[in-house]
Amino acid sequence: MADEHDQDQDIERGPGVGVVEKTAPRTKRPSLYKVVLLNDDYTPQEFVVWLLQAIFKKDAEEAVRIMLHVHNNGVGICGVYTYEVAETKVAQVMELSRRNQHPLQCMMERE
Ligand code: TYC
Repeated sequence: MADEHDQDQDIERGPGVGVVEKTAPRTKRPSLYKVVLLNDDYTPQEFVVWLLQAIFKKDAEEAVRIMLHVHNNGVGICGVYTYEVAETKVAQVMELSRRNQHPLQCMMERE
């Protein structure tokens, strides 16, 4: 925004002379983190599907797809979030697994 001083300067310089004002952006995009689920031989498939719906807000079809991907590949992505959200989701998975006595493991990885 030109203030009165800038306008005075423009008048003194005449037409065709402008002042380029560019401020550096002050915000940085936050780093993102993948929340990944690890396969194991003991956690029931239905529990993993339920957890993907409850914590990661997946619909039933997507939850089954992710669970089977982890089951077949050993690891899979549940979602990508900012640090605090990813941290909370990992803690929720670990706590629910522990309370249900399943060995399910979940971790976060910087994107
Ligand atoms: N492999 C488990 C079973 O066959 C199912 C499972 C899927 C476990 C995904 C963990 O992250 C997991 N019961």
